[in-house]
Amino acid sequence: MKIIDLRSDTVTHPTDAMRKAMFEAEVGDDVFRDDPTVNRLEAMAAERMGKEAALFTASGTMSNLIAVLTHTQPGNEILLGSEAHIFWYEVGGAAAIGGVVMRTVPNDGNGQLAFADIEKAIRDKTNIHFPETTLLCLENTHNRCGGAVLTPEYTGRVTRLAHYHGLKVHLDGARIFNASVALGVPVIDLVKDVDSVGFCLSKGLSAPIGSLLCGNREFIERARKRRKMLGGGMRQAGVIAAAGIVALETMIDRLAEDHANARALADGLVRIPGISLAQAKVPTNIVMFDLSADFSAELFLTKLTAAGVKVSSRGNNSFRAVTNRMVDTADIEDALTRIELVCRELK
Ligand code: TLP
Repeated sequence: MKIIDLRSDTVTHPTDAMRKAMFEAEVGDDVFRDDPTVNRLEAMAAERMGKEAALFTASGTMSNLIAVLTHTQPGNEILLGSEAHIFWYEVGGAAAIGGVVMRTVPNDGNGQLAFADIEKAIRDKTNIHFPETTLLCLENTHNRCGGAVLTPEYTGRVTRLAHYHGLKVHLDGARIFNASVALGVPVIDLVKDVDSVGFCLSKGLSAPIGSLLCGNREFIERARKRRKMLGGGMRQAGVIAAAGIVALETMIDRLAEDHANARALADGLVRIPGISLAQAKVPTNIVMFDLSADFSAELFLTKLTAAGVKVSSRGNNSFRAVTNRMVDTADIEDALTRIELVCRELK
Protein backbone atom coordinates (compact mmCIF):
# COMPACT_ATOMS: atom_id res chain seq x y z
CA MET A 1 0.00 0.00 0.00
CA LYS A 2 1.38 3.39 -0.99
CA ILE A 3 1.57 5.92 1.84
CA ILE A 4 -0.16 9.08 0.61
CA ASP A 5 1.53 11.85 2.53
CA LEU A 6 -0.47 15.07 2.57
CA ARG A 7 0.94 16.53 5.81
CA SER A 8 2.83 19.20 3.89
CA ASP A 9 4.55 19.98 0.60
CA THR A 10 7.78 19.93 2.64
CA VAL A 11 7.72 16.12 2.34
CA THR A 12 8.78 16.30 -1.32
CA HIS A 13 12.07 14.56 -2.09
CA PRO A 14 14.72 16.04 -4.38
CA THR A 15 14.42 14.95 -8.01
CA ASP A 16 17.10 12.92 -9.82
CA ALA A 17 18.18 16.11 -11.63
CA MET A 18 18.64 17.80 -8.24
CA ARG A 19 20.70 14.92 -6.86
CA LYS A 20 22.91 15.00 -9.97
CA ALA A 21 23.37 18.77 -9.69
CA MET A 22 24.24 18.38 -5.99
CA PHE A 23 26.83 15.73 -6.81
CA GLU A 24 28.43 17.89 -9.46
CA ALA A 25 28.17 21.25 -7.66
CA GLU A 26 31.17 23.53 -7.72
CA VAL A 27 31.71 24.72 -4.15
CA GLY A 28 33.71 27.12 -1.97
CA ASP A 29 33.46 28.68 1.49
CA ASP A 30 30.27 30.72 1.38
CA VAL A 31 31.14 32.74 4.50
CA PHE A 32 34.01 34.13 2.38
CA ARG A 33 31.51 34.39 -0.52
CA ASP A 34 33.63 31.88 -2.41
CA ASP A 35 30.87 29.44 -3.30
CA PRO A 36 30.05 29.95 -6.98
CA THR A 37 26.88 27.86 -6.80
CA VAL A 38 25.46 29.81 -3.85
CA ASN A 39 26.42 33.05 -5.58
CA ARG A 40 24.59 31.90 -8.70
CA LEU A 41 21.47 30.89 -6.76
CA GLU A 42 21.41 34.23 -4.91
CA ALA A 43 21.78 36.15 -8.18
CA MET A 44 18.98 34.08 -9.75
CA ALA A 45 16.69 34.66 -6.77
CA ALA A 46 17.30 38.41 -6.76
CA GLU A 47 16.57 38.56 -10.48
CA ARG A 48 13.37 36.49 -10.17
CA MET A 49 12.12 38.76 -7.37
CA GLY A 50 13.23 41.97 -9.05
CA LYS A 51 15.33 42.88 -6.00
CA GLU A 52 18.96 44.00 -5.87
CA ALA A 53 20.25 41.12 -3.79
CA ALA A 54 19.41 37.82 -2.08
CA LEU A 55 20.69 35.73 0.81
CA PHE A 56 20.57 31.93 0.98
CA THR A 57 19.25 30.74 4.34
CA ALA A 58 18.65 27.36 5.94
CA SER A 59 14.87 27.69 6.17
CA GLY A 60 11.82 29.89 5.80
CA THR A 61 11.82 30.40 9.55
CA MET A 62 15.39 31.68 9.41
CA SER A 63 14.59 34.03 6.49
CA ASN A 64 11.66 35.52 8.39
CA LEU A 65 13.65 35.91 11.61
CA ILE A 66 16.57 37.56 9.80
CA ALA A 67 14.10 39.92 8.08
CA VAL A 68 12.60 40.92 11.43
CA LEU A 69 16.07 41.36 13.00
CA THR A 70 17.23 43.49 10.07
CA HIS A 71 14.16 45.73 9.80
CA THR A 72 13.70 46.39 13.53
CA GLN A 73 15.35 47.28 16.84
CA PRO A 74 14.62 45.47 20.12
CA GLY A 75 11.62 47.09 21.76
CA ASN A 76 9.87 47.87 18.47
CA GLU A 77 6.40 46.56 17.71
CA ILE A 78 5.65 44.66 14.50
CA LEU A 79 2.23 44.11 12.96
CA LEU A 80 1.19 40.77 11.55
CA GLY A 81 -1.95 38.87 10.67
CA SER A 82 -3.65 36.97 13.46
CA GLU A 83 -3.07 33.80 11.41
CA ALA A 84 0.49 34.61 10.34
CA HIS A 85 3.03 31.79 10.23
CA ILE A 86 5.59 34.05 11.96
CA PHE A 87 3.16 34.46 14.85
CA TRP A 88 1.94 30.85 15.07
CA TYR A 89 4.74 28.55 14.06
CA GLU A 90 8.13 30.19 14.43
CA VAL A 91 8.57 29.47 18.13
CA GLY A 92 8.19 33.14 19.03
CA GLY A 93 11.67 33.83 17.58
CA ALA A 94 10.84 37.43 16.67
CA ALA A 95 10.07 38.13 20.34
CA ALA A 96 12.66 35.85 21.95
CA ILE A 97 15.59 36.68 19.70
CA GLY A 98 14.54 39.96 18.06
CA GLY A 99 13.08 41.48 21.23
CA VAL A 100 10.08 42.85 19.34
CA VAL A 101 6.44 42.89 20.38
CA MET A 102 4.23 40.98 17.96
CA ARG A 103 0.88 42.71 17.58
CA THR A 104 -1.73 40.93 15.51
CA VAL A 105 -4.38 42.39 13.23
CA PRO A 106 -7.29 40.10 12.19
CA ASN A 107 -6.72 38.10 9.01
CA ASP A 108 -9.81 37.62 6.87
CA GLY A 109 -10.34 34.30 5.08
CA ASN A 110 -8.40 35.63 2.09
CA GLY A 111 -5.24 36.20 4.09
CA GLN A 112 -5.77 39.96 3.98
CA LEU A 113 -5.65 42.58 6.72
CA ALA A 114 -8.15 45.45 6.67
CA PHE A 115 -6.54 48.84 6.07
CA ALA A 116 -8.52 50.41 8.93
CA ASP A 117 -7.31 47.72 11.36
CA ILE A 118 -3.70 48.31 10.36
CA GLU A 119 -4.03 52.05 10.77
CA LYS A 120 -5.68 51.62 14.16
CA ALA A 121 -2.82 49.37 15.33
CA ILE A 122 0.03 51.72 14.35
CA ARG A 123 1.32 53.45 17.47
CA ASP A 124 1.54 57.17 17.95
CA LYS A 125 5.27 57.92 17.82
CA THR A 126 4.89 60.98 20.04
CA ASN A 127 3.48 59.02 22.99
CA ILE A 128 6.33 58.30 25.37
CA HIS A 129 4.65 55.12 26.65
CA PHE A 130 4.43 53.29 23.34
CA PRO A 131 6.81 51.00 21.52
CA GLU A 132 7.50 52.19 17.98
CA THR A 133 5.72 50.34 15.16
CA THR A 134 8.34 49.68 12.48
CA LEU A 135 7.34 46.64 10.43
CA LEU A 136 4.31 45.03 8.80
CA CYS A 137 4.51 41.36 7.79
CA LEU A 138 2.32 39.85 5.06
CA GLU A 139 2.07 36.22 3.88
CA ASN A 140 1.48 34.96 0.32
CA THR A 141 0.22 32.30 -0.14
CA HIS A 142 -1.34 32.26 3.29
CA ASN A 143 -0.85 28.97 5.10
CA ARG A 144 -3.50 29.16 7.84
CA CYS A 145 -5.93 30.87 5.48
CA GLY A 146 -6.02 27.76 3.29
CA GLY A 147 -3.39 28.75 0.73
CA ALA A 148 -5.10 32.09 0.03
CA VAL A 149 -3.44 34.35 -2.51
CA LEU A 150 -2.73 38.07 -2.17
CA THR A 151 -3.04 39.98 -5.45
CA PRO A 152 -0.46 42.52 -6.64
CA GLU A 153 -3.12 45.24 -6.20
CA TYR A 154 -3.76 44.39 -2.54
CA THR A 155 -0.05 44.02 -1.76
CA GLY A 156 0.68 47.35 -3.46
CA ARG A 157 -2.07 49.22 -1.60
CA VAL A 158 -1.28 47.80 1.82
CA THR A 159 2.44 48.45 1.34
CA ARG A 160 1.81 52.07 0.35
CA LEU A 161 -0.27 52.48 3.49
CA ALA A 162 2.51 51.01 5.65
CA HIS A 163 5.15 53.14 3.95
CA TYR A 164 3.02 56.25 4.44
CA HIS A 165 3.18 55.56 8.19
CA GLY A 166 6.95 54.91 8.10
CA LEU A 167 6.74 51.09 8.40
CA LYS A 168 8.79 48.64 6.34
CA VAL A 169 7.01 45.64 4.81
CA HIS A 170 8.28 42.07 4.84
CA LEU A 171 6.49 39.41 2.82
CA ASP A 172 6.64 35.80 3.97
CA GLY A 173 6.48 34.34 0.49
CA ALA A 174 7.32 30.77 1.48
CA ARG A 175 4.88 29.69 -1.29
CA ILE A 176 5.01 32.80 -3.47
CA PHE A 177 5.40 30.72 -6.64
CA ASN A 178 2.10 28.98 -5.85
CA ALA A 179 0.50 32.42 -5.78
CA SER A 180 2.14 33.36 -9.07
CA VAL A 181 0.94 30.16 -10.77
CA ALA A 182 -2.60 30.44 -9.31
CA LEU A 183 -3.03 34.05 -10.42
CA GLY A 184 -1.15 33.65 -13.68
CA VAL A 185 0.95 36.72 -12.92
CA PRO A 186 4.76 36.94 -12.82
CA VAL A 187 6.14 36.59 -9.32
CA ILE A 188 7.91 39.92 -9.69
CA ASP A 189 4.52 41.69 -9.75
CA LEU A 190 3.58 40.09 -6.43
CA VAL A 191 6.65 41.34 -4.59
CA LYS A 192 7.64 44.56 -6.34
CA ASP A 193 6.30 46.89 -3.65
CA VAL A 194 7.53 45.16 -0.49
CA ASP A 195 10.89 45.90 1.14
CA SER A 196 11.83 42.26 1.58
CA VAL A 197 10.52 38.86 0.59
CA GLY A 198 11.51 35.39 1.67
CA PHE A 199 10.63 32.32 -0.36
CA CYS A 200 11.22 28.60 0.14
CA LEU A 201 12.86 26.08 -2.17
CA SER A 202 12.00 23.15 0.06
CA LYS A 203 8.21 23.12 -0.22
CA GLY A 204 6.34 22.57 -3.49
CA LEU A 205 9.53 23.21 -5.46
CA SER A 206 10.94 19.96 -4.02
CA ALA A 207 14.48 21.05 -3.12
CA PRO A 208 15.73 19.37 0.06
CA ILE A 209 16.78 22.51 1.97
CA GLY A 210 16.78 26.26 1.77
CA SER A 211 15.12 29.62 1.40
CA LEU A 212 16.11 32.96 -0.06
CA LEU A 213 15.65 36.35 1.55
CA CYS A 214 15.58 39.14 -1.05
CA GLY A 215 15.73 42.92 -0.80
CA ASN A 216 17.94 45.87 -1.60
CA ARG A 217 21.73 45.55 -1.42
CA GLU A 218 22.13 47.44 1.83
CA PHE A 219 19.39 45.39 3.54
CA ILE A 220 20.89 42.09 2.39
CA GLU A 221 24.37 43.14 3.58
CA ARG A 222 22.99 43.75 7.06
CA ALA A 223 20.91 40.56 6.84
CA ARG A 224 24.07 38.58 6.01
CA LYS A 225 25.63 39.65 9.30
CA ARG A 226 22.51 38.58 11.20
CA ARG A 227 22.49 35.21 9.43
CA LYS A 228 26.06 34.72 10.71
CA MET A 229 24.96 35.69 14.22
CA LEU A 230 22.25 33.00 14.13
CA GLY A 231 24.79 30.39 13.08
CA GLY A 232 23.44 30.32 9.55
CA GLY A 233 26.74 31.05 7.78
CA MET A 234 27.15 27.78 5.94
CA ARG A 235 30.38 26.77 4.25
CA GLN A 236 30.29 24.59 1.08
CA ALA A 237 26.57 25.29 0.79
CA GLY A 238 26.76 24.98 -2.99
CA VAL A 239 25.90 21.32 -2.47
CA ILE A 240 22.39 22.32 -1.43
CA ALA A 241 22.17 25.51 -3.49
CA ALA A 242 22.61 23.37 -6.61
CA ALA A 243 19.29 21.67 -5.95
CA GLY A 244 17.72 25.09 -5.45
CA ILE A 245 18.87 26.20 -8.88
CA VAL A 246 17.21 23.14 -10.45
CA ALA A 247 14.07 23.91 -8.41
CA LEU A 248 13.87 27.46 -9.78
CA GLU A 249 14.64 26.35 -13.32
CA THR A 250 12.29 23.38 -13.58
CA MET A 251 9.75 23.03 -10.79
CA ILE A 252 7.56 26.12 -10.87
CA ASP A 253 5.11 25.41 -13.68
CA ARG A 254 4.20 21.99 -12.31
CA LEU A 255 2.71 23.60 -9.18
CA ALA A 256 -0.47 23.88 -11.28
CA GLU A 257 -0.81 20.08 -10.95
CA ASP A 258 -0.74 20.38 -7.15
CA HIS A 259 -3.45 23.04 -7.33
CA ALA A 260 -5.66 20.87 -9.56
CA ASN A 261 -5.15 17.94 -7.20
CA ALA A 262 -6.07 20.11 -4.21
CA ARG A 263 -9.33 21.12 -5.91
CA ALA A 264 -10.10 17.48 -6.74
CA LEU A 265 -9.41 16.54 -3.14
CA ALA A 266 -11.68 19.31 -1.85
CA ASP A 267 -14.46 18.32 -4.28
CA GLY A 268 -14.24 14.72 -3.09
CA LEU A 269 -14.05 15.60 0.60
CA VAL A 270 -17.28 17.59 0.62
CA ARG A 271 -19.11 14.53 -0.70
CA ILE A 272 -18.02 12.41 2.26
CA PRO A 273 -20.61 12.36 5.09
CA GLY A 274 -19.02 13.74 8.26
CA ILE A 275 -16.59 16.07 6.49
CA SER A 276 -16.93 19.72 5.53
CA LEU A 277 -14.48 22.16 4.00
CA ALA A 278 -13.04 24.76 6.36
CA GLN A 279 -12.40 27.29 3.60
CA ALA A 280 -14.62 28.92 0.97
CA LYS A 281 -12.29 28.15 -1.95
CA VAL A 282 -9.14 26.22 -2.67
CA PRO A 283 -6.92 28.56 -4.69
CA THR A 284 -3.62 26.68 -4.33
CA ASN A 285 -2.36 23.45 -2.76
CA ILE A 286 -3.72 23.67 0.79
CA VAL A 287 -7.02 22.07 1.80
CA MET A 288 -8.41 22.53 5.29
CA PHE A 289 -11.34 20.42 6.36
CA ASP A 290 -13.40 19.81 9.47
CA LEU A 291 -14.65 16.54 10.82
CA SER A 292 -18.15 16.36 12.24
CA ALA A 293 -18.11 17.00 15.98
CA ASP A 294 -19.67 13.53 16.59
CA PHE A 295 -16.41 11.89 15.49
CA SER A 296 -13.23 11.65 17.54
CA ALA A 297 -10.43 13.53 15.77
CA GLU A 298 -7.84 11.36 17.47
CA LEU A 299 -9.45 8.14 16.29
CA PHE A 300 -9.90 9.57 12.78
CA LEU A 301 -6.21 10.42 12.57
CA THR A 302 -5.11 7.04 13.95
CA LYS A 303 -7.35 5.11 11.56
CA LEU A 304 -6.43 7.28 8.60
CA THR A 305 -2.71 6.87 9.27
CA ALA A 306 -3.22 3.12 9.53
CA ALA A 307 -5.00 3.29 6.16
CA GLY A 308 -1.89 4.96 4.69
CA VAL A 309 -3.11 8.55 4.39
CA LYS A 310 -1.27 11.22 6.35
CA VAL A 311 -2.80 14.63 7.06
CA SER A 312 -2.03 17.22 9.77
CA SER A 313 -4.27 17.93 12.71
CA ARG A 314 -5.06 21.60 13.36
CA GLY A 315 -6.93 20.92 16.64
CA ASN A 316 -10.68 21.32 17.18
CA ASN A 317 -11.59 18.53 14.72
CA SER A 318 -9.89 20.44 11.92
CA PHE A 319 -7.28 19.00 9.53
CA ARG A 320 -4.96 20.15 6.76
CA ALA A 321 -3.95 18.32 3.59
CA VAL A 322 -1.32 19.77 1.28
CA THR A 323 -0.95 18.39 -2.21
CA ASN A 324 2.57 17.92 -3.50
CA ARG A 325 4.71 16.29 -6.19
CA MET A 326 4.87 12.94 -4.34
CA VAL A 327 1.08 12.51 -4.78
CA ASP A 328 -0.54 12.25 -8.21
CA THR A 329 -4.17 12.46 -9.33
CA ALA A 330 -4.73 8.70 -8.91
CA ASP A 331 -3.37 8.94 -5.36
CA ILE A 332 -5.90 11.66 -4.59
CA GLU A 333 -8.73 9.36 -5.74
CA ASP A 334 -7.22 6.61 -3.63
CA ALA A 335 -6.90 8.92 -0.59
CA LEU A 336 -10.57 9.92 -0.93
CA THR A 337 -11.66 6.28 -0.99
CA ARG A 338 -9.61 5.55 2.14
CA ILE A 339 -10.90 8.67 3.95
CA GLU A 340 -14.50 7.74 3.14
CA LEU A 341 -13.93 4.23 4.47
CA VAL A 342 -12.48 5.56 7.73
CA CYS A 343 -15.43 7.94 8.15
CA ARG A 344 -17.87 5.07 7.60
CA GLU A 345 -16.07 3.01 10.24
CA LEU A 346 -16.27 5.90 12.72
CA LYS A 347 -20.06 6.11 12.49
N1 TLP B 1 5.27 25.81 7.20
C1 TLP B 1 5.20 24.41 7.55
C2 TLP B 1 4.91 24.26 9.05
O1 TLP B 1 5.74 25.06 9.80
C3 TLP B 1 3.51 24.58 9.42
C4 TLP B 1 4.16 23.73 6.68
O2 TLP B 1 4.17 22.49 6.67
O3 TLP B 1 3.37 24.41 6.02
N2 TLP B 1 6.22 30.59 6.15
C5 TLP B 1 5.17 29.84 5.79
C6 TLP B 1 3.97 30.49 5.21
C7 TLP B 1 5.23 28.44 5.96
O4 TLP B 1 4.18 27.72 5.63
C8 TLP B 1 6.38 27.86 6.50
C9 TLP B 1 6.47 26.38 6.73
C10 TLP B 1 7.46 28.70 6.85
C11 TLP B 1 7.34 30.07 6.66
C12 TLP B 1 8.71 28.17 7.48
O5 TLP B 1 9.48 27.45 6.60
P1 TLP B 1 10.57 26.39 7.12
O6 TLP B 1 9.81 25.14 7.44
O7 TLP B 1 11.49 26.24 5.97
O8 TLP B 1 11.23 26.97 8.32
